[in-house]
Amino acid sequence: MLLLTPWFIRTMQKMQMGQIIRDDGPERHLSKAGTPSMGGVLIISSIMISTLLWADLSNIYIWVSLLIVGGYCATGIQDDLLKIRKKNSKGLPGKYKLFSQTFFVAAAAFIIYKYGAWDTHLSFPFFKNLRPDLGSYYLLFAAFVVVGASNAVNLTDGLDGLATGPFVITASVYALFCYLAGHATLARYLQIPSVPGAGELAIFCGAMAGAGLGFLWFNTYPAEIFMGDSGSLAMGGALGCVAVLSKQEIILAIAGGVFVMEALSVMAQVGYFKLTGGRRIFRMAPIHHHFELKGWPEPKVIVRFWIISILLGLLAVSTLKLR
Ligand code: 57M
Repeated sequence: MLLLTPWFIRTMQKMQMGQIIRDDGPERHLSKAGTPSMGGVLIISSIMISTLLWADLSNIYIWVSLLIVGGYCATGIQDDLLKIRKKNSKGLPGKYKLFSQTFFVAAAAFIIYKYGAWDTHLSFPFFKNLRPDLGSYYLLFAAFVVVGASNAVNLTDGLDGLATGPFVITASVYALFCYLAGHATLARYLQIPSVPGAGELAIFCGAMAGAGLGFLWFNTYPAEIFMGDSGSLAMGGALGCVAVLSKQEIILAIAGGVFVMEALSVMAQVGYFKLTGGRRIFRMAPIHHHFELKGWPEPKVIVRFWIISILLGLLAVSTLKLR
């Protein structure tokens, strides 16, 4: 990542593949016009290559994760190219994106059902004996987790490094959870679901954290490159995917709490806006724009959100022993 990104930035600049900035957002974003985008292609390639090199390729969970990350990245690439080439186009229609995201979850679920262990139970932090069986509804729930995570990371990606930092932290938390889920003795000791084979996903999570860190070097304020939807959709989808596969779906709402907060701020703003005929809760949603418009400098919003993310990551890890 560290070696390839400068080359990628120069190439994107030469090809004039830069970001179009909407003129209805915070004013200081206008100076970001032309920043090379689609860094997600590098992040996802790096995750895929590291995983193919170091993971056990007879493990079904590895292939399912690669399917999700690759499929979501391809969807994001179409969106990015439409936006960049057609200039000011809104990209892929939302319905198409949602269809594509759901399609890849359904394909992944089919593969697990046929070749792996399809467990429809849910597990909760703090209440470790509570393991309700969702039956066939589990598929809907899994789709909600993966598609929701993908869209939440996409919404968060609106300030330099704002999504990348929490992504690295959440992926690191899941590296630990996947390793523990795959280790029968430790899983039993910690009273978390034991998922034979999930330990291999720790390599996939490590690749995510490493690729994210390498990208953050260039995406941190003032960003030299943005990840684009090719990054945000795939990185969110990858987090949702490891959460479902390691049977630690609820933990994602804690470890990835910054993404949840951003998505909830949009839902609350849009809901309130519609109910009241035009009134707002926040100056602008997603919530990072609210703080920008309050006058916080961009790095202050970003680093404070990172701090929240680190705290939430630690809280997620502490649930292993809290019961
Ligand atoms: C995409 N994309 C960034 C970059 C990045 C429903 C509504 C809330 C949807 C939401 C939306 O479209 N969100 C998803 C957010 C964009 O970044 C590009 O997109 C990729 C991620 N998908 O990788 O390629 C801009 O964000 C800035 N940026 C950085 N640094 C980075 O590292 O500064 C991105 C990465 C970039 C750059 O300026 O151009 C984005 O924000 O567009 N819509 C919104 O977020 C809009 N909110 C809104 O309409 N709110 C209303 C509603 C909810 C009632 C309200 O509150 O009144 C805002 N976004 C913008 N302008 N730009 C508002 C208007």
